[in-house]
Amino acid sequence: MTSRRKFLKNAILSSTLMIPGAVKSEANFLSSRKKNFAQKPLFLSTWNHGQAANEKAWEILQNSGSILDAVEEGVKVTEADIRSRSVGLTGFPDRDGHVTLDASIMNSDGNCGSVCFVERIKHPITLARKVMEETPHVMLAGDGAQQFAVSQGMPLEDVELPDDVVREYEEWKETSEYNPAANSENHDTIGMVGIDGDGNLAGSCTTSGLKFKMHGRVGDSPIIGAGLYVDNEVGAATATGMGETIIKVCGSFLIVELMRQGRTPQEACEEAIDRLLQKTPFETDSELQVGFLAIDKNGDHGAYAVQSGFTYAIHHQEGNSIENSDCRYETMVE
Ligand code: SD4
Repeated sequence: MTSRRKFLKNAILSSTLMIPGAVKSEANFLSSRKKNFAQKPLFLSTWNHGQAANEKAWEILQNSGSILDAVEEGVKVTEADIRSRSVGLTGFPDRDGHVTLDASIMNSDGNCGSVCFVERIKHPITLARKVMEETPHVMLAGDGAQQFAVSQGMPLEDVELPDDVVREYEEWKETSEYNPAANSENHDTIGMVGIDGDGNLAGSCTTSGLKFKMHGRVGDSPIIGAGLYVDNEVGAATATGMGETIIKVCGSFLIVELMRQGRTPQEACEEAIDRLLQKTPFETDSELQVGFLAIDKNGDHGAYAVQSGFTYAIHHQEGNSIENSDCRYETMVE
């Protein structure tokens, strides 16, 4: 499959990041500028499954829920969706057959909570919120997170891998080739950032992580500043894709700091992708994918990805739609 793909690289990438044979494409750069328009309230969520999550978040806000309630309830829709293979308990397992979940949440007051490497919990985002609100801590992991969940009245679920997941896992075990992949065919992590009518921001991020990852592997999604960051004076950002590369640049924190320095959300997302590509160079035919979403304090937004294929959902007064993110490398299927 990789041999059928080639990439057209976006025109604004500096020459230090050029790959041999890449062709410049200016159109992508121009289109990334024209979509910016300030809106409040506004929700942005990663991938197509973000549309249902945004719908719920919008409904919560309209019914006098807080922006924090909205981003929690929104991504719970994805966590509960039994079709999801990358969020919640129907996600792909790690290479030992365990479904281990990561989640984080951040509020407009700067508070945050997260859980990682947690098993048998249907709504890790709610557990992350409980860590934020009911403990003096920010992050709980593994068994400790699970024990805390039980102490908070959350049931331990029996995990039954869906048939297609079992089939794929059994096939994978025949070679057990360790190549944990961001699972874009199955829509990936959900990250959501939102702003209410008064300009208060919050965000949430929840995932089962990379399929067939090492047992114990934790990605960017529960790491505050990597998979999610919110600063109510500036803006909010979230991430999806290969978590290791996002952690290396503190991707979401980087985007918020760039907005603080005056970049638009779109410029900040693009600069963060460039920074990421400096640390993790992109090879022709690479499977590397990362997507960033950002909102600033005014309700302006941005989205950018390493390569084509990253979609996101946007909900404002005029509706709830799915958009194709602009990207640094256009994938051309020959
Ligand atoms: C992780 N960022 O665990 C998550 C997974 C993901 O596209 O978003 N995959 O690294």
